[in-house]
Amino acid sequence: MQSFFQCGRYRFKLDGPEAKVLVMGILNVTPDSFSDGGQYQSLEAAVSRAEQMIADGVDIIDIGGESSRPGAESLTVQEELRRVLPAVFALRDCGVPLSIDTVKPEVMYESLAAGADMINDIHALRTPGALSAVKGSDCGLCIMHMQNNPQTMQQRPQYDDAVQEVTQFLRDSVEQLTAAGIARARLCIDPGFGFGKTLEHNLALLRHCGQMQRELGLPLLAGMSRKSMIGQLTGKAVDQRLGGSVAAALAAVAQGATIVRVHDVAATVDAITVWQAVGAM
Ligand code: 7PM
Repeated sequence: MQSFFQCGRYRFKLDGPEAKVLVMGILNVTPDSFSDGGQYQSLEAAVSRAEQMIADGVDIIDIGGESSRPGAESLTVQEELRRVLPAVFALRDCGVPLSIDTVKPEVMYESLAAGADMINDIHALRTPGALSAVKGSDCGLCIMHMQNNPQTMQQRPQYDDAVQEVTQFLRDSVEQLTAAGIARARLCIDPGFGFGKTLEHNLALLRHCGQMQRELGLPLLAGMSRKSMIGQLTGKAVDQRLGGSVAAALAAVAQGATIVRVHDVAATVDAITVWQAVGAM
């Protein structure tokens, strides 16, 4: 395992007494369809949401301007920048690193110039121009597996062996990125729960995410918060998935996952705190 994860201005220890599980809080900066207060009001809402997450113990804030929802329409670069950049400027000195959830090289480059510390790219930097957009910085990078694309991925997910194939994809991606001159310490890996996976695939990946992390020697990020796998297991609607989501995050932590990406920071931080006090690692 790497000894630290480099995340722009921040560096997280991955071993020794200072090592801790990192909670990444999801901050959506999509316009609020219930308010007509325009851009300023949605920026204010995003900032107070971020302040709450910080009070709740968040370690990284993941800012997303575009929904990766299956079948969702994609935004123009200009519109995505218009949503993301004001939040980066407003939060850049909030004390925790800012991650940007984007697939667009222009959004990566502009966000980093504005003060972001990490790029979370569900396309694993495969978009032409993505690599050069992040190369000149020290930002953290999340490399996620996805089968097909957000429009088609849930139509017919198929693997001979999901754990093997996802691990191989991540291994190849890491190798390509390091060969292109990206420092290993900047990388974390993500099996991409729900991105071209059935419930069975997701559960197999969750069961083996500790093994994946050990095999690749890089911190693993697990994002299952409120996803349909939680709905499939509990029968609950998306706004009733807190308990299921906390349990999923804890299952990943029990496997050894380094980062969990969640909507509900306070509940997740508490669960991890109690879990670790018991010493049940
Ligand atoms: C609708 C469906 C809206 C799904 C949003 C989503 C991940 C991510 C997302 C993940 C990493 C969500 C997803 N999921 N980035 N971005 N890992 N690294 O539930 O699992 O947040 S978007």
